[in-house]
Amino acid sequence: MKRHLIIPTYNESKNIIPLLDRVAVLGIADLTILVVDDSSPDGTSKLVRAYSEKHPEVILVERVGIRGRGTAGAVGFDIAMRLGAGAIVEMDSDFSHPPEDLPKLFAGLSQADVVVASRLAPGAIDTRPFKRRFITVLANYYARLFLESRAHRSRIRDWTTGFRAYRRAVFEKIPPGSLVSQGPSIVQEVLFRAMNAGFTALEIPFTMIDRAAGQSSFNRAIALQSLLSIPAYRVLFSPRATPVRLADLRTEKVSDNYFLIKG
Ligand SMILES: Nc1nc2c(ncn2[C@@H]2O[C@H](COP(=O)(O)OP(=O)(O)O)[C@@H](O)[C@H]2O)c(=O)[nH]1
Ligand SMILES: [Mg+2]
Repeated sequence: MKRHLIIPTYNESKNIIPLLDRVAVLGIADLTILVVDDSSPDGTSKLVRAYSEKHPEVILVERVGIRGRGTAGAVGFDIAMRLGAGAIVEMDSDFSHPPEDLPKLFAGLSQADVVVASRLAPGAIDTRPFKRRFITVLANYYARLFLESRAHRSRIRDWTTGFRAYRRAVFEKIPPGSLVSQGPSIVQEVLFRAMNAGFTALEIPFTMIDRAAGQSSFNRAIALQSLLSIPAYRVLFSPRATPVRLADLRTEKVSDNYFLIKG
């Protein structure tokens, strides 16, 4: 089965190559890695492009004139699906999601359609500063209030984690081009829509580490956008809502390991 790993990057020049090296030593069978970079001013995409020339399993998806963690994820899912992925994992590029947990996430797909690596399940450890941990707890309380329903008793504790695995079937039912999120709240959108579509989820604890180098993109505007989008998902994607129109992702395949997307 083809396995695809999606890593969105923005100004991750200090982290991305060491991360790719750490994934490589794991020796995961049939793995393709899609790095989705939004023309980071620090030259992340140049580094990844050079790396991909020596490592054919690494693909750079470079976006010009478009930014956002949400749409970057959607493009990653879309290309992974076109390349025939059977299993898709997404993870952050700042080492907060330990690559050594990847085999566990892929393996979890034998039990459920979605595997959520959780900071809030029993056994999980979160080493980030108190403020960020507090925001995560509050955000999850809020997300569950709006998005969890009796129809899908998922009982997932961590709705906001970006460390996830999905079976192909999830994106066959929820086409990546129909994802509407611009920012990090895409993870809540995908989970909510997957639960409403009847997919099963499994939560496994992991140890979340504070980013290794560089700066977080998280800010008040992103927090506000996430806050407002949660009730909107409930309205847009309730089981009875009409499906959303597919977006045109305008992907150009330049070579086997370079995709270019212009805004
Ligand atoms: N392509 C892309 N990736 C992004 C963007 N914003 C954040 N990321 C990536 O998404 C992941 C999570 O972002 P991060 O800044 O660590 O946010 P935090 O974990 O909430 O503090 C990291 O791998 C970032 O490089 C963006 O606008 N575009
Ligand atoms: Mg981070």
